[in-house]
Amino acid sequence: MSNRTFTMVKPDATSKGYTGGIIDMMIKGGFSIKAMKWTKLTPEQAGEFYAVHKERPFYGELVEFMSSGPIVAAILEKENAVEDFRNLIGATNPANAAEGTIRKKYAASIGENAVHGSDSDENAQIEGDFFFSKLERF
Ligand code: FUP
Repeated sequence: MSNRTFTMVKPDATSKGYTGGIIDMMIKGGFSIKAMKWTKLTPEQAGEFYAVHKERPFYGELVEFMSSGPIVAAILEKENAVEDFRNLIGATNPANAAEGTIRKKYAASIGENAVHGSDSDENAQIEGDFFFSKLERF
Protein backbone atom coordinates (compact mmCIF):
# COMPACT_ATOMS: atom_id res chain seq x y z
CA MET A 1 0.00 0.00 0.00
CA SER A 2 1.42 3.34 -1.06
CA ASN A 3 0.52 6.70 0.41
CA ARG A 4 0.80 8.65 -2.83
CA THR A 5 -1.26 9.02 -5.98
CA PHE A 6 -1.08 11.12 -9.11
CA THR A 7 -3.87 13.34 -10.45
CA MET A 8 -4.63 15.76 -13.25
CA VAL A 9 -7.37 18.36 -13.48
CA LYS A 10 -8.27 17.83 -17.14
CA PRO A 11 -8.75 20.50 -19.88
CA ASP A 12 -12.58 20.49 -19.65
CA ALA A 13 -12.38 21.42 -15.98
CA THR A 14 -9.59 24.01 -16.24
CA SER A 15 -11.44 25.76 -19.08
CA LYS A 16 -14.69 25.93 -17.11
CA GLY A 17 -13.05 27.48 -14.04
CA TYR A 18 -13.41 24.35 -11.90
CA THR A 19 -9.72 24.09 -10.92
CA GLY A 20 -10.10 25.75 -7.52
CA GLY A 21 -13.23 23.79 -6.61
CA ILE A 22 -11.63 20.49 -7.56
CA ILE A 23 -8.41 21.14 -5.64
CA ASP A 24 -10.52 22.21 -2.67
CA MET A 25 -12.35 18.85 -2.75
CA MET A 26 -8.99 17.04 -2.83
CA ILE A 27 -7.73 18.92 0.23
CA LYS A 28 -11.02 18.58 2.13
CA GLY A 29 -10.89 14.87 1.24
CA GLY A 30 -7.75 14.58 3.33
CA PHE A 31 -5.11 14.67 0.58
CA SER A 32 -2.04 16.84 0.91
CA ILE A 33 -0.17 18.27 -2.07
CA LYS A 34 3.37 16.98 -2.60
CA ALA A 35 3.86 18.46 -6.10
CA MET A 36 1.71 20.57 -8.42
CA LYS A 37 1.97 22.35 -11.78
CA TRP A 38 -0.20 24.13 -14.37
CA THR A 39 0.95 22.95 -17.79
CA LYS A 40 -0.23 21.82 -21.21
CA LEU A 41 0.52 18.51 -22.91
CA THR A 42 1.53 18.26 -26.55
CA PRO A 43 -0.33 15.53 -28.50
CA GLU A 44 2.89 13.48 -28.36
CA GLN A 45 3.11 13.79 -24.56
CA ALA A 46 -0.59 12.95 -24.11
CA GLY A 47 -0.12 9.94 -26.40
CA GLU A 48 2.80 8.74 -24.30
CA PHE A 49 0.96 9.28 -21.01
CA TYR A 50 -2.04 7.24 -22.25
CA ALA A 51 0.01 4.67 -24.24
CA VAL A 52 -1.66 1.89 -22.23
CA HIS A 53 -4.93 2.78 -24.06
CA LYS A 54 -3.33 2.81 -27.53
CA GLU A 55 -5.47 -0.04 -28.89
CA ARG A 56 -8.75 1.30 -27.48
CA PRO A 57 -11.22 2.94 -29.90
CA PHE A 58 -11.25 6.21 -27.93
CA TYR A 59 -7.44 6.66 -27.90
CA GLY A 60 -7.30 9.31 -30.66
CA GLU A 61 -10.07 11.37 -29.10
CA LEU A 62 -8.50 11.02 -25.65
CA VAL A 63 -5.12 12.27 -26.88
CA GLU A 64 -6.73 15.17 -28.74
CA PHE A 65 -8.80 16.16 -25.72
CA MET A 66 -5.97 15.87 -23.19
CA SER A 67 -3.74 18.12 -25.33
CA SER A 68 -6.52 20.64 -26.08
CA GLY A 69 -5.90 22.96 -23.14
CA PRO A 70 -4.09 23.43 -19.84
CA ILE A 71 -4.12 20.82 -17.11
CA VAL A 72 -3.05 20.78 -13.46
CA ALA A 73 -0.81 17.83 -12.61
CA ALA A 74 -0.25 16.91 -8.97
CA ILE A 75 1.11 14.28 -6.61
CA LEU A 76 -1.12 13.80 -3.56
CA GLU A 77 -0.44 12.09 -0.26
CA LYS A 78 -2.80 10.30 2.12
CA GLU A 79 -2.90 6.90 3.73
CA ASN A 80 -4.25 4.41 1.13
CA ALA A 81 -4.00 7.22 -1.44
CA VAL A 82 -4.74 5.37 -4.71
CA GLU A 83 -7.92 3.65 -3.55
CA ASP A 84 -9.21 6.56 -1.47
CA PHE A 85 -8.64 8.99 -4.34
CA ARG A 86 -10.47 6.73 -6.83
CA ASN A 87 -13.39 6.79 -4.39
CA LEU A 88 -13.22 10.59 -4.14
CA ILE A 89 -13.25 11.11 -7.93
CA GLY A 90 -16.02 8.57 -8.64
CA ALA A 91 -16.78 6.39 -11.67
CA THR A 92 -15.15 7.09 -15.06
CA ASN A 93 -18.60 7.82 -16.50
CA PRO A 94 -20.09 10.70 -14.47
CA ALA A 95 -23.56 9.25 -15.07
CA ASN A 96 -22.48 6.43 -12.73
CA ALA A 97 -20.52 8.59 -10.28
CA ALA A 98 -21.73 8.59 -6.69
CA GLU A 99 -23.10 11.67 -4.96
CA GLY A 100 -20.34 13.71 -3.33
CA THR A 101 -17.64 12.70 -5.83
CA ILE A 102 -15.60 15.11 -7.94
CA ARG A 103 -16.87 13.66 -11.22
CA LYS A 104 -20.50 13.80 -10.06
CA LYS A 105 -20.08 17.51 -9.41
CA TYR A 106 -17.76 18.57 -12.24
CA ALA A 107 -17.58 15.98 -15.05
CA ALA A 108 -19.52 16.36 -18.30
CA SER A 109 -19.11 12.94 -19.94
CA ILE A 110 -17.05 9.75 -19.95
CA GLY A 111 -14.47 11.42 -22.19
CA GLU A 112 -14.46 14.85 -20.56
CA ASN A 113 -14.48 13.66 -17.00
CA ALA A 114 -12.74 16.52 -15.19
CA VAL A 115 -10.05 14.63 -13.34
CA HIS A 116 -7.58 11.74 -13.56
CA GLY A 117 -6.57 9.44 -10.72
CA SER A 118 -3.94 6.68 -10.87
CA ASP A 119 -5.33 3.14 -10.81
CA SER A 120 -2.42 1.47 -8.96
CA ASP A 121 0.60 2.27 -6.81
CA GLU A 122 2.86 1.33 -9.71
CA ASN A 123 1.11 3.71 -12.11
CA ALA A 124 1.04 6.47 -9.48
CA GLN A 125 4.83 6.28 -9.39
CA ILE A 126 5.21 6.17 -13.20
CA GLU A 127 2.73 9.02 -13.76
CA GLY A 128 4.25 11.23 -11.05
CA ASP A 129 7.69 10.66 -12.57
CA PHE A 130 6.31 11.65 -16.00
CA PHE A 131 5.64 15.20 -14.74
CA PHE A 132 7.87 15.89 -11.76
CA SER A 133 11.57 15.77 -10.93
CA LYS A 134 12.85 15.11 -7.40
CA LEU A 135 13.38 18.84 -6.95
CA GLU A 136 9.67 19.55 -7.51
CA ARG A 137 8.31 17.36 -4.70
CA PHE A 138 7.86 18.71 -1.16
P1 FUP B 1 -10.26 6.23 -15.25
O1 FUP B 1 -9.17 5.37 -14.69
O2 FUP B 1 -11.50 6.29 -14.41
O3 FUP B 1 -9.77 7.60 -15.66
O4 FUP B 1 -10.72 5.51 -16.60
P2 FUP B 1 -9.94 4.65 -17.69
O5 FUP B 1 -8.52 4.39 -17.28
O6 FUP B 1 -10.80 3.48 -18.03
O7 FUP B 1 -9.94 5.62 -18.94
C1 FUP B 1 -8.99 6.65 -19.06
C2 FUP B 1 -9.60 7.79 -19.79
O8 FUP B 1 -10.03 7.37 -21.09
C3 FUP B 1 -10.86 8.33 -19.13
F1 FUP B 1 -10.60 9.20 -18.17
C4 FUP B 1 -11.60 8.94 -20.29
C5 FUP B 1 -11.19 8.09 -21.46
N1 FUP B 1 -12.27 7.14 -21.85
C6 FUP B 1 -13.06 7.48 -22.91
O9 FUP B 1 -12.90 8.55 -23.49
N2 FUP B 1 -14.03 6.59 -23.29
C7 FUP B 1 -14.23 5.39 -22.66
O10 FUP B 1 -15.12 4.63 -23.04
C8 FUP B 1 -13.40 5.07 -21.53
C9 FUP B 1 -12.42 5.97 -21.17
